[in-house]
Amino acid sequence: EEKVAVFSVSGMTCAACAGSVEKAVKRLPGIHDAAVDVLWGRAQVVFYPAFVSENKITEAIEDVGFEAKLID
Ligand code: 9UX
Repeated sequence: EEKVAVFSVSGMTCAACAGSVEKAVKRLPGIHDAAVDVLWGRAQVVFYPAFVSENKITEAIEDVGFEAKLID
């Protein structure tokens, strides 16, 4: 079963930032889709909880240099 999570992502200042966040999330196993909005500082991720967790997604975003917080 898919799950949807929204993260606030701070530190993204350009479209390439959003691209690197999106790529980092999509590299994880169990990700169905990821959409990053640089203007709103949000990342919406559709994922399979059997394979990946909100914490893993948060870590992947932070590993590429941004601060992420699960908001929804
Ligand atoms: Mo360009 Mo966004 O270096 O950090 S990717 S501003």
